[in-house]
Amino acid sequence: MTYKEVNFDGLISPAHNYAGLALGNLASKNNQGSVSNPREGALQGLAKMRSVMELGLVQGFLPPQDRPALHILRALGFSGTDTKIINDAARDNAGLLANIYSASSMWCANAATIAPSLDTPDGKVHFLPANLASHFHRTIEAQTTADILRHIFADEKLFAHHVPLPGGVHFGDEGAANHGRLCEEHNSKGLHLFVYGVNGDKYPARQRLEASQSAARCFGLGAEDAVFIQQSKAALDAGAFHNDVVGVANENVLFLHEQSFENQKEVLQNLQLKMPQLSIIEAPTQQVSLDDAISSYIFNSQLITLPTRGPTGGPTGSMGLVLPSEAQENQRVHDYLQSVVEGDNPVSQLIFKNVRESMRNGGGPACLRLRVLLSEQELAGTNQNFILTPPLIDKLENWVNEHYRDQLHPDDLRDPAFAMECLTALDALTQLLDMGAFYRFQR
Ligand code: SUG
Repeated sequence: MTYKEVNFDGLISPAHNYAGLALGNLASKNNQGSVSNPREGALQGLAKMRSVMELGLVQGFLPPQDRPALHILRALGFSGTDTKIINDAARDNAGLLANIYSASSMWCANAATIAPSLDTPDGKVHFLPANLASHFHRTIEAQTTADILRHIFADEKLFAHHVPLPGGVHFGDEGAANHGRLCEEHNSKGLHLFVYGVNGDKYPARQRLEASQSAARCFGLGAEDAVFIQQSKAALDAGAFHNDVVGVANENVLFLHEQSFENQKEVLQNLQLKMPQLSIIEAPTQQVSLDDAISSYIFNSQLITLPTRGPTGGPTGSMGLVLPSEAQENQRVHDYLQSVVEGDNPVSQLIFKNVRESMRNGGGPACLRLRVLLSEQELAGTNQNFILTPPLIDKLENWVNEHYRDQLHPDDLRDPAFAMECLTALDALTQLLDMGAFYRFQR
């Protein structure tokens, strides 16, 4: 059976804005209060999806969540018409309004953790939606994420869906952004890397060891199939609020910064022992400082297996890195990347994409996608309305051009007319994607 990795990218919402909500995420803090361009953001996201698709990979997407999340305001005691509850929230608690308007579900790497059927005892693909307990604006994503995943991966014979972990921050789970899977190649059983944090001196850790252990339990992974690694406090305090800001794994390659993990030398030695064919590409701090890594998001790249293999059919030169343009603009980072491509490892291609609107909230190319490894049968059993084709990308671009603003200030969220604009756009999307009355406001 042949397995393919499908990247499901988050379609960026009409409500994309810079409210500075994320603690420990330097970009979010630094851009707080600036004017965003939701239309440009969504088109940049779609252009990235198109590029990955044109490389020959299967590309999927997840729809945006319903923002403003009026159901959350209602659950918090606001009542009356939609217009009234927006006006009341704007008057009583502008901070709350920013939270229920966040477009943060675009960062699908945080949507869930996934174990492919190759690795699970019941032979199903397992999905664990992340509880995202560390931040209010993100924790309200969990239930809708679960609904979206069930909508797209509906066949119970093929897919197993878990509920988000209970227990709030004690079991704080931020999804695949702190999880990687190493394997000889996509068709073989994997070794799961779960990276957890411990509070730093400056910032709290978002991903808890207890959550990572629970994910491994939910998936039925054996002790030999999972390793639990502590993220370095230095990285956390420098602004790597998720491990995918300092490292990425694909098949037999681990590409990471020298200061990603606590006790990194020992951790890497153990991994190499467990997996002799592992190719580790470790960027020395001397060449790429943690600050350069975090401002350029060099490691928040998509490390992808290119469908065309080397001339011998073997893996050499078979991978590409989809990077943010910020990594091209930083000379030290770019020089280092050049040395990676010239080095003795499978990475042969650098693809730079402009995802600046998302980057300004701390989300690079890798944050924007959820990786799902699927067999041919599982891919066929996936809702095809969420698998991109060139005509579908065109349709989505038209939808964005029709419904999205090109300027949005956090103060604009106070206007009930903007809420109606967002909901009208989502209503049109459900028609485009044949989703029925998917969102709560439609029921
Ligand atoms: O959770 N930003 C997100 C960025 C998530 C990036 N994901 C990964 N690294 N996988 C976060 O910090 C900012 C929203 C705002 O400030 O309005 C925000 O939530």
